[in-house]
Amino acid sequence: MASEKTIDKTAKPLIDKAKRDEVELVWDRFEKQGDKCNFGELGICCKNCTMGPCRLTHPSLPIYLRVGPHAAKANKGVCGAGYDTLVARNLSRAIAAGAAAHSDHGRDIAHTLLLTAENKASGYEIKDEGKLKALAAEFGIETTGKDKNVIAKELALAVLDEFGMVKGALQFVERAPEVRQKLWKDLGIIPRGVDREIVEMMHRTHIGVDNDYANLILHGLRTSLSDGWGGSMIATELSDVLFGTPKPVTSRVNLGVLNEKEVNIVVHGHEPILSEMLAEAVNDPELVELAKMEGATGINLCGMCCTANELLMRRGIPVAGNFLDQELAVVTGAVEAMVVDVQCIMPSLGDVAKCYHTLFISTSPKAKFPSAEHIEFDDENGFDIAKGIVKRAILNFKNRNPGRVLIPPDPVDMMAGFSAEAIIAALGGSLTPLIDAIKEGKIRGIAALVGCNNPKVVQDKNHVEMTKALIKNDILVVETGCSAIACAKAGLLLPDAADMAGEGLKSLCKSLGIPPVLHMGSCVDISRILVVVASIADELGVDISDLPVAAAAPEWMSEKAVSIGTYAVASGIFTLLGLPPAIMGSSNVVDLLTAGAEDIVGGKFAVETDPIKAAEMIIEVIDDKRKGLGL
Ligand code: BF8
Repeated sequence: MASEKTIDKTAKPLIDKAKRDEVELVWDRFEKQGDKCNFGELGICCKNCTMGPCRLTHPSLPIYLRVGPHAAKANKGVCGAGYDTLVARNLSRAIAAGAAAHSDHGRDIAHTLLLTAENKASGYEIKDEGKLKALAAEFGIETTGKDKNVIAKELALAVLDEFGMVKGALQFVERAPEVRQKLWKDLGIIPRGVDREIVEMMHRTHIGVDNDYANLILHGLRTSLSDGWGGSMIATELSDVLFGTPKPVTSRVNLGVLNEKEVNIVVHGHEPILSEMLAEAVNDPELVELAKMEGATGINLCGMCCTANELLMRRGIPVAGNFLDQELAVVTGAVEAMVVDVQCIMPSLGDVAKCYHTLFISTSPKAKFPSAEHIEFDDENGFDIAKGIVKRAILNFKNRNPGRVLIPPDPVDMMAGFSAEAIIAALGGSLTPLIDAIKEGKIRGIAALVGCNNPKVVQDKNHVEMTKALIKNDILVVETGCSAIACAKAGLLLPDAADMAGEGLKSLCKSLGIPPVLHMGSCVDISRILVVVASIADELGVDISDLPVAAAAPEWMSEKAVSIGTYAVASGIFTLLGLPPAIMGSSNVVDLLTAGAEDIVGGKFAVETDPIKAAEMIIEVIDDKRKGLGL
């Protein structure tokens, strides 16, 4: 039943349509997996060398896996690694993979900035010169009397240095409160170079290297910090320089943003380098004319997942959906082209596209897919390639079968664009009114809800229920990624949603004309949240871990989410996971992450699958922090 899979009203009829059209969806494949591998779920399977794969016995395994001739009886791998080592190594590799994804994205943006500065990138320009200069100053680059392209080149080279850098600490670490920087230094977890931490993690988790679970996790914290205060922050800041720093915008969301009369192009993935050029290309008068000649009334570009968030935040381009909506967009039968770059793109899109007329176009040399047409994108010819892709989509309009089209009605209105700068502007120029509201108890604190969809959870349900429970209790919610899209679909990203909030939050939102749930961007833009909490901590003269602030990933699924959760904890933030990570096979690792970490870095993880109970846990943490501050 569709209603058991999603609360998205536009997803439901399309899940039913997929069934009629005999299209296999993510939920069907999830069911076909049957029972999950118990060793994998507990984190006690190791494939790091060919003496294995090794798997360990565990009291929580079903009996048939513990008794009998084929049962796992070992409590150590062939090399002698035990539960703690296996679990910590597996988790550490997930952190490294997530940090690598965000950071490689950041590197690509830095590279585009460099080419733009050298006039080698077609279609790109520096849109936020103020931010360029501010960042240059942070990196110690003299800006007086210099042309913006000269500054941009020096900045791009300095930022590219952060990846394999030798100076000992990432530049943006200095944005953290001094007391936090000192803590990281004392613990030996100041991130040095982005690539260095990730490479070192892969080294440490090779057979026969780091077998001390606590030492591994400590480096996991460091690796994740190289993401949050490194790769992700680089991606956000340089994207703002190139494409503009977001300001409040209004737009629409859900699968109903597809248009029956227009050429529909869905852009999906993460890096704005591709999507920004597509956004320019769809306004090209020749292409608009061509679309009309082909019988359409225009070209409709909309986004999916974090690419959607990038386009939404800066241009107000409509959002078709979040992670579990990607196949359903194609099932509408109205998408001429699904254009993708990197991350969170289901390879199944090739199979789904084959059932309709949709062109599934991959663009990144790093991400090719079965059954996709590959049109390689490069920033030196960005605009021309984007125009070529749009033209392919337009010429595909005639292949649409109107009899197979179903576009659900009623897209939902939304407000987004809340960068740190936009929040400060909305508050009248400083964070002081927000801090005063926290001090007065008008709002109890701030919760950051982030992360994915996961077919293990009814789509969007945890995000929406948790958010509603938090705002009702006067907690300002900031969101990114698929979490923000989930709540946008539920109508929570509108100023009127303040009516669902507690009296204090409601009055703050009404006076500022903002929603009680602020959309801060894509997943790399969680770095914006770090900047805001660091500024609040600085203004109050405390550490981030003292603030009435918490984070949650209610429906997480990706390795990127593991890295994000870890850097939030390492930054001193209580972080709630709506699904358990694969660590339950080691009680020592569980204890370290859910209890011991608090004594070390001031933040810790908790797991709660019920969204209402999860919200209650967050409220309790926020109230405790308030007490700690004497509020
Ligand atoms: O980086 S929230 S499903 S789209 S991983 Fe992916 Fe998760 Fe969505 Fe964005 Ni983030």
